[in-house]
Amino acid sequence: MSDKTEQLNLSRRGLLGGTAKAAMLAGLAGGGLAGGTMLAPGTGHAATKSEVGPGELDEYYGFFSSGQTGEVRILGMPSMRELMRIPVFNRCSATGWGLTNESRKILTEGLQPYTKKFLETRGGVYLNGDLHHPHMSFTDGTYDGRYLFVNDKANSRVGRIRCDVMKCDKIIEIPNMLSVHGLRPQKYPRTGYVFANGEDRVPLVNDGSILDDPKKYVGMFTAIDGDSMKIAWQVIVDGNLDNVDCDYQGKYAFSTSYNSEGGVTLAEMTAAEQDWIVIFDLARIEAAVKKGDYKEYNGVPVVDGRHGSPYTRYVPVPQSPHGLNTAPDGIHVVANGKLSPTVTVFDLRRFPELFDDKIQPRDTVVAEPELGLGPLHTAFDNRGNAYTTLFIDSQICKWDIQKAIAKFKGEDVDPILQKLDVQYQPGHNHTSMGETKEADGKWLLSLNKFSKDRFLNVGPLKPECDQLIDISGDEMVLVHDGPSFAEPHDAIIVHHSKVNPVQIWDRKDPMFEEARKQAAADGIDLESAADVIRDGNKVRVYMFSVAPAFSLTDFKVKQGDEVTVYITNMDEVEDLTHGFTVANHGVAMEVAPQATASVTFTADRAGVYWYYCQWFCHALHMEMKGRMLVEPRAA
Ligand code: CUK
Ligand code: CUA
Repeated sequence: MSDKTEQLNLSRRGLLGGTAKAAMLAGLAGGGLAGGTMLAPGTGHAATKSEVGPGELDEYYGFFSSGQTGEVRILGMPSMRELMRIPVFNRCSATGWGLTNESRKILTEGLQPYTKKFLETRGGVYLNGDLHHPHMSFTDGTYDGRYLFVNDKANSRVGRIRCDVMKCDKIIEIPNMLSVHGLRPQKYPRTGYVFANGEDRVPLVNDGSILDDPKKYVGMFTAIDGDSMKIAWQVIVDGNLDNVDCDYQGKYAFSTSYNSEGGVTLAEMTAAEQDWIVIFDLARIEAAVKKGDYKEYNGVPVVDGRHGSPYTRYVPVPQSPHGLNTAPDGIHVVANGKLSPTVTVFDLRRFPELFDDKIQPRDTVVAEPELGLGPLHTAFDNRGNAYTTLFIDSQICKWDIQKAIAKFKGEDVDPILQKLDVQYQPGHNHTSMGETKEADGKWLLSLNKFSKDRFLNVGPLKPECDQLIDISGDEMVLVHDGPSFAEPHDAIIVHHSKVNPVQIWDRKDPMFEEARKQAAADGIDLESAADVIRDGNKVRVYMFSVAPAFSLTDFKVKQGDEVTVYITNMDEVEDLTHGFTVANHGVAMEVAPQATASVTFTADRAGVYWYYCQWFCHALHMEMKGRMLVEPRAA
């Protein structure tokens, strides 16, 4: 599909030379901090706008990923105050995520059978994750406050967070691919699909029968049904998929793709002068699945979308593009060059003609401005401007989309409006409501990978530096530095009116469905329970809590028993969370108002073990405790 003329045109349009490319690669490896860009940030301007006084509420929720920490963080914005952490792909000591039966069910039920087997001798759950991309569900092109969807690059999983309670309720493992990277929900008419990119090419089927024959590896694109969290279909592609976005019309999804070479080493993967974006025609793929033009692998219909397929189109772009961002105008899509100093702007109104082979792939490109070194991600305001992070230059470049289009047509205009130094090496950036049709052009966040000298030194491992920039005026102005622990790759800034969490749990919440079932089977009322049920060597302990007491001041089990403790928090007061910790048993969990939580452990040490409430709940919180008596095994 890519003809020679196109390739020539491409390489004439300012690709990085060999030296700059080497610098980029060094920079990506973390070595090359750009010199000479440590200008003092803007001061004394509208900074008051970012100040939110004591007791005042923020205008926006910021949902931040945490990369290799594996959780999602909620910040109030513009104050940048951290409000909450939502454990997802990690183990959380405070809440018991990864330990409670409720969380373990979520962490295991969506894993592939081969992974469940693999984890059998490893505690049953993954203890790590690499959460890059949090995105909210959409209705009609804007956030609807139902869910956040997140990816785990480390263990090929996708998770869903319920925004009513701000807890993860589903995690699935995507088969037939490795390393879920790019992730985006469908914007229109609603989510709908959640699109997930398989980053690393692997054999299909990856069972060891193919090892060192990279020509037989494939890349994979996945569409998940966001309502059922089941995989709808997958598409085999050429190259490695990186980031993904979709349109505001519900017709196309598109991914940046690097390693068109099909290499397995750094040198091989970056050899070619150009890579692609891959465009997926959703209706054609759905029709293919319907008429049976697919092969089934691990229960999933897999359509072949490699070069020449009717389901995809490959548009050449300068090498190794990274971020892919649809503008709120619903027309333009920006692919960020990474190893090229350019970004490529597509007009998605031309995609139908491309799929009908009436135009060439590169005819969908309407601009390709050269912005600076290492463009990674682009965000938008509501005034036709785009903001691109320049990783190597440690800058945000503000540019005008229409001017870039005019320049591409040959007009003598400069699309670049301003470059702002950020500290340092930005990856993602994000504007307030900027990935929706309701972009409001107020705030821009730059998520910088290096903080170096910006904060007190805390040793060799430094925090990241998340910077808040006021974009409401003609000039971008830096107003806040926010240190953060590893590593917020991406974030979204959601107007508070879109999100309406509950204050206390509903006693009928599906989160503790299993506990309700087990209690019913045992003839127990969870809300007034103070019971110990013996079932062979399994013991179920039921208690409720009302500050400052558990309904059981002690319970007795036998050494070697498998003990499950169910705690129901009967307090109805907002913010009155209790906890349950058993001394020297590695057991601790959160029990928020009106929730039930349970934990299972083996009581294999004889003796007296105090359990206590670890959430400060009352003046007599310290006294909220009881004893587990473990009778020694008969000798
Ligand atoms: S990626 Cu990290 S800076 Cu995973 Cu969205 Cu671009
Ligand atoms: Cu209940 Cu502390």
